[in-house]
Amino acid sequence: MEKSADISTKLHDHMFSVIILGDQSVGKSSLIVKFVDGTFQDAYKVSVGIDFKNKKIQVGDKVIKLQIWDTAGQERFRTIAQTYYQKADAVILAYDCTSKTSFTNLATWATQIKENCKEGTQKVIVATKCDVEEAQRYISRQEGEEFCNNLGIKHYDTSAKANFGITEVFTELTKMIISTKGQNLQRPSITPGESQPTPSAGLVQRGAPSKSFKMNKQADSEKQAVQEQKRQKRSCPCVIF
Ligand SMILES: Nc1nc2c(ncn2[C@@H]2O[C@H](COP(=O)(O)OP(=O)(O)O)[C@@H](O)[C@H]2O)c(=O)[nH]1
Ligand SMILES: [Mg+2]
Repeated sequence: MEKSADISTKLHDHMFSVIILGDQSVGKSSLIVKFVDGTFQDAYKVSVGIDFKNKKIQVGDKVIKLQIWDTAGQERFRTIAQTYYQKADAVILAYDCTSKTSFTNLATWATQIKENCKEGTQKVIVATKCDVEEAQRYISRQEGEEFCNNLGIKHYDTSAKANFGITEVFTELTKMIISTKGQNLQRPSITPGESQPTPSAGLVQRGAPSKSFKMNKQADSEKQAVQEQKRQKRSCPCVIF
């Protein structure tokens, strides 16, 4: 069914390393396993680290081998070896959309990335477990997108369980790596024909939402007050890449 299975025996044109970071239990291993093996387990053993997995994908006319590295449990103490960061061509920074702590801790992870990754390392932020009911989410899709839009970074809603968003993340990251490396890629023929990723592409526009409310004004302002309260409680982490 998966098209990518057809290219598994092809020689690759380029190989890139992708690392995944974020708090324990946000679903990092599940995301990798879903992308590479197409499977999902409800009760993933936290202690089981998968080290890394390879997967080939086709981007334009190029076959790209992605080597995707898992943190294998060290993220609990945030004692990730510097070598882990150094090998990354790209980073997936993941938070669980139902978890306040994992969202707040994006700031700490961003600092680690800034301090340890090579210059030019590509980054995206990924919300995991987005198969849950809207009411269970701590951060809505729109809030996640707005937050990332302000950082000039792409945001993806993903679910390893319901299988959405994951292929898009890896494909987009690969395009970003190709665009950035440009002529530095070993083969000079690689003119990135792929569309240049723009930080705001596909993201919600900033500014006040232009919803036309049909409710009466009182209900309207009550709703706004509740939303504002929720927003204030949620104060976004100060993330600097
Ligand atoms: N509902 C839901 N649960 C998930 C999803 N991805 C992972 N989980 C669960 O979250 C827990 C932690 O996942 P794991 O991949 O081990 O997280 P890691 O510690 O970040 O590697 C496991 O119980 C998973 O089954 C998802 O997309 N949806
Ligand atoms: Mg894990």
